[in-house]
Amino acid sequence: MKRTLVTGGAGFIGSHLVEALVAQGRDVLVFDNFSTGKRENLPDSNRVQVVEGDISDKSHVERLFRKFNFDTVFHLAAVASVAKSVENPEETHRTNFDGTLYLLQESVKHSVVRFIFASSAAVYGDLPELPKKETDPVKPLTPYAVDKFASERYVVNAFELYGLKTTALRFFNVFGPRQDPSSPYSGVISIFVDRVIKSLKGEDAGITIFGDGKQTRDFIFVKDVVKALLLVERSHDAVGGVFNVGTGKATSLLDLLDYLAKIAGRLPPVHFAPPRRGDIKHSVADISALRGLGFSPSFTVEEGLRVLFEWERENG
Ligand code: NAD
Ligand code: UD2
Repeated sequence: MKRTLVTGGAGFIGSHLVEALVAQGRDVLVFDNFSTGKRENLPDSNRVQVVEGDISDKSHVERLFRKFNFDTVFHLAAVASVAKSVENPEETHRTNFDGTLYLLQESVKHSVVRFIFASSAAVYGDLPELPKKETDPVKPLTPYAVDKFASERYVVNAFELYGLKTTALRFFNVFGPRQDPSSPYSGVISIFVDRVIKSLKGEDAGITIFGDGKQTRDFIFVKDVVKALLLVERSHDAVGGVFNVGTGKATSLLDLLDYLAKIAGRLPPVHFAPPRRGDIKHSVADISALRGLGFSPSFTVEEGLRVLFEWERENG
């Protein structure tokens, strides 16, 4: 029996992908060390099997591929926090780089059909050209970004070198249910929505904006990231390529607050603080390459925020 492997499947983005795969009637194997992922993120389905393990444990990865037969590998497991990668480059390198290499090697050896890798817009660094195109120069500034870029090269080159049908996707700022708001370096939307809900519940919560709030990002709703992952899996034209995954639209933090005020009825107190060191003023994706494969986002930022807000109110 063929299964679809989702590394990091218990995490924020991975768990949404697993849900979508199960809805397609596929049998999914989640390989996750539960460092940030949670079992309760996963759907309760007999189509989902979970193996707890670490992608940087080479012999465990080898055993996994010997035991199971995979059609597609969606490789999402990573230390996804840039701050953690700066604090602990060696440990994150083992997951974010070595782990990718082991998975690639085993996928070649066992003739996996498709291999799709979650890279990041962080590879572009602070270069000023906008919107970001896949052909632009890169400037990875942190251990996280360096490992993502190096992994990306190994991933796409594995097609030329070994015939493994690979694709790397550079996710921009993903948001949605199950994103953890608990660290100051969590995604800004997860933090803002958490504070809005807390204040509606009468808790003492405020929003901090670092800078003037006019900085922009390309925020993409997690369901649209899943849509891109599944589209790319089916696309011959995506093989051996690198694609941005965003909406192509820039949204400022002040826009986010306007949307949230409309959705929630009111906002908690908003404080302005100096910009964070190294913060990028603007980031937006050129998604013409992904559009060329047939992609268009289904959710505007405001629509995604509405879904997230309702979800958090019920489950948060
Ligand atoms: P997440 O932390 O929720 O998910 C990562 C998952 O990987 C977790 O379930 C974690 O337990 C697992 N994991 C970590 N180290 C592991 C290891 N050594 N072995 C096995 N499992 C391990 O983060 P996310 O936001 O869902 O990110 C998913 C992927 O998307 C990551 O590769 C991340 O770098 C990438 N990405 C995310 C964003 C974003 O905005 N969230 C942006 C760009 C790229
Ligand atoms: C993303 C990554 C970051 C790094 C960076 C590289 C996430 C969560 N962060 O940062 O790790 O890869 O890209 O470019 O994926 N902000 C506030 N108040 C808050 C929190 C954030 O004003 O409480 C600001 C923050 O200073 C920034 C903007 O919101 O200007 C977006 O912050 P972010 O951390 O969500 O995303 P980003 O793109 O800065």
